[in-house]
Amino acid sequence: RAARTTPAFPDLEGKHPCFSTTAEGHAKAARLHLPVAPGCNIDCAFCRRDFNRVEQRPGVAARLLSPDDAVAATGRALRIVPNLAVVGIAGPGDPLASDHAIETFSRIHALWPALTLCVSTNGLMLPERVDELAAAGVTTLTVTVNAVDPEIQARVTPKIAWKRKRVNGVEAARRLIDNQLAGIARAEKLGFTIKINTVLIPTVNDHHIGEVAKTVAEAGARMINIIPLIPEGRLAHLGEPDFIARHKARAAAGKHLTVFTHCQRCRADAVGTPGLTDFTRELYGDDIRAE
Ligand code: CLF
Ligand code: SF4
Repeated sequence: RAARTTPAFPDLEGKHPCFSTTAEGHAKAARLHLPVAPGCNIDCAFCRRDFNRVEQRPGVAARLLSPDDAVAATGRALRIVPNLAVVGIAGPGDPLASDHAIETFSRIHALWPALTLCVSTNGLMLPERVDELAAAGVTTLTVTVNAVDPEIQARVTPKIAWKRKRVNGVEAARRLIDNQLAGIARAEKLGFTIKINTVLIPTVNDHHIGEVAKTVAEAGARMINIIPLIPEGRLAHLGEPDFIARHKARAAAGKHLTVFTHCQRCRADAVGTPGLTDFTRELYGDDIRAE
């Protein structure tokens, strides 16, 4: 993977592992993921959330933390992880589907204002909640956008929960895409630095990546991370995209946005410098067990 030699985001280079674009920048800062988000408001076909200690992928944590536990864990992490710079909430469910993430961010921001706060969301609730995220001190935002064509999106996320009702198919897809794009545009106005995660799904959206990148760039995103599908759930039969498919997708996206290439597909409770150090055991000790 060719690392860039110039930073795309000079303010974040070496200070945020997922918004750094040089090899040195990726290796400098650590992040702490706090698994405080219990549930999700959409139903992606590839998603399989689980509580265990072994699987290295998004959607997995050893256990859920309450906001109280999360604040305590941050205090301990600051003593254990020397280069801790970013506190992120990325699951195991969606951080904006409940109040736990925003409450956790506000409390951490009040106690340790120098930490960069980062959130990763499916974007359904972004228009409604992005102002609260800004008020809680969050500055870096990732929105997972897997398609901008409702017909394609309906195959990725066949149903959503919206205003206490279940919405299906193309109607659900339209709502999700509209909210994602409106939320990104609002976040850009509020000054967030915005990255898009796009799961590369063979035969479903692999021909559509350029269109996704173009559309989210117009909405205000600055970077895109193409994440090869981890074949799970109802898309387990598709297999992982191969090297050529990944390369083609990155090239298509790269026409519109800076492409992030160092993603480690982190667990929802990962602690350390992505791909380099792992402090999960030190931080949680025997407390880290599935309950
Ligand atoms: Fe976490 Fe995500 Fe923030 Fe990074 S991870 S919430 S932006 S602090 Fe990073 Fe991990 Fe890839 Fe995510 S390497 S899965 S892109
Ligand atoms: Fe799973 Fe994330 Fe999709 Fe929710 S948004 S169903 S947690 S992959």
